[in-house]
Amino acid sequence: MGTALAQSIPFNDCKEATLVVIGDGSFFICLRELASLKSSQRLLILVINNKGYLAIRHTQAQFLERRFVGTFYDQSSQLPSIKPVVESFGFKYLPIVSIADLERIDLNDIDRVTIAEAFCNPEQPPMRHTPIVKIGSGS
Ligand SMILES: Cc1ncc(C[n+]2csc(CCOP(=O)(O)OP(=O)(O)O)c2C)c(N)n1
Repeated sequence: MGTALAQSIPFNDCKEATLVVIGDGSFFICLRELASLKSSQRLLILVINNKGYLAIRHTQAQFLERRFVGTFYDQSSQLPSIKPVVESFGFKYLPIVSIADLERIDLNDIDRVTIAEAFCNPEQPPMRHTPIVKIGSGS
């Protein structure tokens, strides 16, 4: 979780732009790695903002009867805003609020570290759903 930022370091002088995709919870857990990317050039980091930890919310919904602990996006577990953090590191910030915004990005135009924040549905259902079979239910 969060290793995508550290794994981007070797791509600091690639001729072609590198696309890195990371969740917002993961982004904040490894935030200090942004300092290691200062000398990187053609890097587009796409942060999926679904108000954090969606995979864990799904687990808690499916297996823990929706008892959300440390993952629900109320005041207590809210993540900080990404834009000021990105700008404080001197990187370019791009908000993505629609598919059209995403399609407008041309990797050929990425000439320095750019962090795009894609605002996504915090209730997005999992793409694949494994049916829950209760042990001893007889079915
Ligand atoms: C170091 C580490 N800690 C905990 C986990 C367990 N884990 C798997 S996914 C996840 C949540 C990731 O949240 P986020 O980056 O916001 O991505 P999302 O689930 O919203 O797509 C966690 C805590 C992990 N994979 N690695």
